[in-house]
Amino acid sequence: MNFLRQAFFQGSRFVCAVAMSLALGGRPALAAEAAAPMSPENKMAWFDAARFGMFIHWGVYSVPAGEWQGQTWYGEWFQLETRMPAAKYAGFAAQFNPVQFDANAWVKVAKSAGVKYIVITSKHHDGFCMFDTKLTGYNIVLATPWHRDPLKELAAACQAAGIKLCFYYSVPDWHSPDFPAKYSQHKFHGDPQADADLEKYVTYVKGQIRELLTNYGPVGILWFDDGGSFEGLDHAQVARLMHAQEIIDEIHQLQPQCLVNNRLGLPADYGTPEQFIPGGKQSSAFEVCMTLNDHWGYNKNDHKWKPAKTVIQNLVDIASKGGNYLLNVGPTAEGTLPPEAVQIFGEVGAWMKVNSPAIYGTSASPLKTQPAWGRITAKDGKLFLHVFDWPKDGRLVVPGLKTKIAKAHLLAGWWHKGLPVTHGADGVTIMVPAEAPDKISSTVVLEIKGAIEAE
Ligand code: FHN
Repeated sequence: MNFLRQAFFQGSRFVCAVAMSLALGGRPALAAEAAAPMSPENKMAWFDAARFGMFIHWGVYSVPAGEWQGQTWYGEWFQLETRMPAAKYAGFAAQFNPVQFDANAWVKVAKSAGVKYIVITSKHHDGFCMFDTKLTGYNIVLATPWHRDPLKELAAACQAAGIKLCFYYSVPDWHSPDFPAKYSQHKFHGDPQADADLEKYVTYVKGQIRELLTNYGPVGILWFDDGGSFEGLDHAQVARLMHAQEIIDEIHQLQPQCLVNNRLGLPADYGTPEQFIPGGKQSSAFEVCMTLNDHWGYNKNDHKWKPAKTVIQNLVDIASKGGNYLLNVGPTAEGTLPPEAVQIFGEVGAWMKVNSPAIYGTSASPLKTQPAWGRITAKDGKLFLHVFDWPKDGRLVVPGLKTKIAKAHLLAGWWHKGLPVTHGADGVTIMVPAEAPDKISSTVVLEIKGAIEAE
């Protein structure tokens, strides 16, 4: 029963995520623009350069931590999956007291991992607002014993650390009296109202977007999420019902630099493949969002953590296709990041300390196919060869590359001792040391003279 229920719920989410992410792209991907004064034209420059973000799913659902009446597989869909009425679910809000929350500690973990932006849930599908909104009392300041605004504290910590703060905002709302249950996932609502009025709900959404873009300083992204709601309607219909363009216009009017993802029903700035990495380079900007274990929200029984090797090679793979990696962590109800997540982000940070020049600001590989031994990114007249499988014979072949190489060297190490390079019909061959500099992914730099030529 458990497995079937989980598959049913997860399945619908996954299908909707794939459909949404594949159906709508963003704007055509541009090579990372050189540093230039911010303007609406190059507002994507920071995003294209960042390549690595941290997703944070934090809310009332962290209190049950995935467990309820003997079942242990719940996550942030806890209220829907238990079919819990609003009055009962609000009981968890009354227990939500994250006294160990320390915004600076969270941001330190993100920054040390090489993360350039954080996307945190301001309001997930349960409708509980993780910020000091004046439009409903169903928020962390008024409805919990904690009485603090974590987004305000996170905004200060991000500003101090030079990390962009971004907000996730759920389109469906299982609490708002004006969000009609008929548009909700599985037609669920915690307290369905016969006179629910979607137009009034849109006004509520616009008001909260205004609060988020007025009270928390510069916001990098408004990360909307449909979560499989409005079942049976296409994106254009959802966009019309939600007055999506009006909401996007309001965002641009308040903060012209704020990006919008593609989950409000319109393509907007970029696409959002979820839990999978596209097979090849994309023609428009994209960001792969992924859990670190199997849950977005905190689940105390979920120990299926992705090892740092998987995270690093995913990051490289996504960058080699011109995209960003938004990797999730689900904090506990006490306000801490799970120690396993901190450990993994720390190991990724150690790799980024050496190899981030081959990730930040890079664009997709100019080659038609990815090499068998790893991936390739490009930036500033250089190719970065990310070698997962180090050649045992010391010969690293880049098939299909026709360009004259001015110099080849390892990225690791303070010296850039040249490596011997030969150019042949099968491509470019670099003679590399016997030992790989890194057991997960070693970077070899090819300095190119002139344009990159490839099959
Ligand atoms: O339903 C949500 C889910 O809870 C989670 O927030 C993910 C993250 O991208 N988005 C939806 C599923 O696609």
